[in-house]
Amino acid sequence: MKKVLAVIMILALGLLTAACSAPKENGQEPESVVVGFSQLGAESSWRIANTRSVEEAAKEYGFGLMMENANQKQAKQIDAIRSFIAYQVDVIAFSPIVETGWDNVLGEARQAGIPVILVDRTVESKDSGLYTAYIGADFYAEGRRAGEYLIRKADALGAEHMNIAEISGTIDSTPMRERQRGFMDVISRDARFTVVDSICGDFLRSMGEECMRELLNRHGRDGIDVIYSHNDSMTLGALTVLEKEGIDSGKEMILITVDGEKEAVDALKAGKINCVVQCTPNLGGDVMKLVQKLKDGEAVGGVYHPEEGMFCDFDDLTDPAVEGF
Ligand code: GYE
Repeated sequence: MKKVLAVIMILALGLLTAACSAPKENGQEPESVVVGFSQLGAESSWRIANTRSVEEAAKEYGFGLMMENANQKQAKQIDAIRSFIAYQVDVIAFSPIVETGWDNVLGEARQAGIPVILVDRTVESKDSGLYTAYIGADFYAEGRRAGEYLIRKADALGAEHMNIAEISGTIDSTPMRERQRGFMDVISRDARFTVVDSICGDFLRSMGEECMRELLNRHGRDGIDVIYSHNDSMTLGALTVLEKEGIDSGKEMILITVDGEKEAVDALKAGKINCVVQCTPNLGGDVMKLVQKLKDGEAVGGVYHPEEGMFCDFDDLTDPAVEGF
């Protein structure tokens, strides 16, 4: 693998602070591998934990890390990837905010001979050779788990009919598409369920709050039996509205959410959320393991899904394993 100067770049408040680590003061060699990582934003606790995981893993492996945060803007991610190409990093890793629109810049990375690892989310393209590997959750399975929980809950309650409102993540993003598809594939064959609305909350807590207010305006508290929210941050935002309105969430309204933030798991334990489908943000170790393999000249490719489960109100919630991040 080519050697480049190890550069650690930290993006703080939109300002780029670069620290070129030419041979270190303590006499150590500069890092022999530099990874350019384009993070898509800081929209949720999941994302913040994910960023930390990548940073810690790079340190553990002794790799240089150029990290740029795109603040939810695809154009900024494209700029970041171009800057990584210009720096001739050894590997580019990135979490695409949406699935489409990457062909040109990933074609440029390929042209430059820099392998690309997709982290967390994937891309859609006719060209299957645009990236080397994808490490991220099986979002379709997550959606299915949410649907299977709902069927079990409806059975337990003896519910004849339930109106579902969905608060979705960023339109066109992999988790939004697949969590929706998995959920729908499970519940749409069951005549007890009607999806009355789907509204986008962009994975943001503030938007979760807005969406919940809007859903109550549109349907009233009696018009919604179930909220299926694509992440905990939005769910926690929605929860504040339900609490203000005196709606007994967990009983009067069933809440199903995805991720596994500590705050959401605590709300599950308190009976305010019914089901938390797990999605791990700890992908850094797997990313760096692949970088190491690339460095060693090993063949790398394919799709890597971490193992995940689900916590819900049918579980023993005093079990110490039921813990959020
Ligand atoms: O669920 C959400 C974050 O892509 C899996 O993005 C990730 C999702 C995660 O904003 O909290």
